Amino acid sequence: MNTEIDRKWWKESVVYQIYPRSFYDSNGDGTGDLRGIIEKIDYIASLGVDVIWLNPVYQSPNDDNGYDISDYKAIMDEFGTMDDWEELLQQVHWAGMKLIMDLVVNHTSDEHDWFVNARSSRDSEYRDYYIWRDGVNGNPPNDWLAHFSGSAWEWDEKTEQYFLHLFTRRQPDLNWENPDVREEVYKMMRWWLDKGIDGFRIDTINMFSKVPGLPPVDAADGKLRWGGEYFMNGPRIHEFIHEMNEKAIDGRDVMTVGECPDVTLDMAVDYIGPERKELNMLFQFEHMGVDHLSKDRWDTRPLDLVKFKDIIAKWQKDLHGRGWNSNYLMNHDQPRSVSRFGDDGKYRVESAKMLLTFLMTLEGTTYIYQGEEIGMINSGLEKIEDYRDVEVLNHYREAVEAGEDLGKVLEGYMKMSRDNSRTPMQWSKAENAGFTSGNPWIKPGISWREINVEADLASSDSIIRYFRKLTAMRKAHLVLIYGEFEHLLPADEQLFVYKRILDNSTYLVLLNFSADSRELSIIPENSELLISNYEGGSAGKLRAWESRVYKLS
Ligand code: TEU
Ligand code: CA
Repeated sequence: MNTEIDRKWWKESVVYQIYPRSFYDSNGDGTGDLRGIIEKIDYIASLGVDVIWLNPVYQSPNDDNGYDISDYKAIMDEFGTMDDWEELLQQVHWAGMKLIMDLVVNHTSDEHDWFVNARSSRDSEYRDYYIWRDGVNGNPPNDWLAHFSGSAWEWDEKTEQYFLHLFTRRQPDLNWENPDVREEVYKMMRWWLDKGIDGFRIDTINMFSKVPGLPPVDAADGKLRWGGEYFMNGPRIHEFIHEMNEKAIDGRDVMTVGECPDVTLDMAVDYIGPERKELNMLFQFEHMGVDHLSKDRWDTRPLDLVKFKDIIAKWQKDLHGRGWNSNYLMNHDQPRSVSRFGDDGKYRVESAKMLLTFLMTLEGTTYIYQGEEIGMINSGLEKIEDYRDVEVLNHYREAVEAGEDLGKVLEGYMKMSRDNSRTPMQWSKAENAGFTSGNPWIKPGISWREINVEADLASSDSIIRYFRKLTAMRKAHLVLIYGEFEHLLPADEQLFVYKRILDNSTYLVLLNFSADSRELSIIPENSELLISNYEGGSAGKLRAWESRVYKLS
């Protein structure tokens, strides 16, 4: 290989995201747990993945399913003990994989000792760990909306001030302007890193720095408004992240990926440029917004594939040599990728394989969410009683109060809610999808009898076996990891076609994002077909949801 490439293990890794609550329940209490993951280590390793990203497992009252942490150095009771966690880490490493933890430090739980102390008195030594302000004429300090409905401010009766919470009222924002807060975070990070973890996924990392004065969006009419311009990518964010890197990460062979809603490509390089010493990677959300009319999660429109392709191509081409992409189509906050970007009906298997081929042939680290390897689809929860996500439950309460068409609202949840990815991992057609012998904390998705690991492995067109081929192929052909991206047929409304080029190696990727087959003149005759989601070629025609990867030279 002539081109100088800066090889790193985290660049070449396929990351498998585990939502512990829904992965596997080892003790029959209806909630997934760490021992459940330990029991499935061989399965996970068999996929050919390299890193496990564990959603939060710290002590939490679970107002937001663990993203409200009350003790950063203790394991959530229902997930097990610290001994269980130590064993999990050891098993993951013995299986030749790495483990990254989910770091949630934009906010804590309101049950964290710091907050309990801070809210006890205005003179508390922890008061300034959080963001307190006086009201204005009996109203909150400004008009910012929270992420999960309502004002971003909560009145505290005892000390007669408001505190800021960008998420639920039980997730008070930490005050990152306070150096004591930052030192507490870095010390905790080092504590986990010294235990041997291999890095962090860092939650809402571009929200730590707020614009001084916390300005209102529009003080005139008192209506709540999205204040992202005042708390996203704020004035000191790079200073904070650089300091975090210096005091907790630098000198360790670990990976960091920061979740950055609303980050643009131009901003991205400032977070992940190698010379910046901030983050290795980030999750951008631009491609997650293509099927939306607004920032409102429920406000959807059909996917515009050309727009989707443009965004992917832009991040592929413009980050090349300047930063490193994180490639994903879903996670615990998104609906199931096959239902959203593929076909969860007739061509479920073909489209699941095509989408996995897409993710595994891009420049950047690949992130796969539990169940994507078996083509799980949206959960089909039809009744509000079946939902658990605080985002849904808060929104529903507001919808009822506003007299909205609740049937339409439920349709929105079925299509886009986060619970679509949080119903139990589907292991078999046994009761509750083989996830638990008890009563599951959330119902399994409606597809569990047909779509599960056991059925997939018994099938002649197994998605798992196809995915294993993809992980092996990616490792065997570094062009697919480090090669330049060349976008072909950009205006085509059903095909996504691109080349990957490194030195004198050129690979061609053909993806049909539709059920319509297409004659294609650029399909090469005498090149090496590395993988296809159909048995047997079809000469110059791409069939429904067909994907092919050719080695041209
Ligand atoms: O999500 C942050 C976030 O802003 C987006 O994921 C999105 O806005 C959210 O899913 C609501 O639509 C992170 C975690 O991934 C999420 O699970 C937590 O609820 C949130 O932070 C608060 O910690
Ligand atoms: Ca359990």
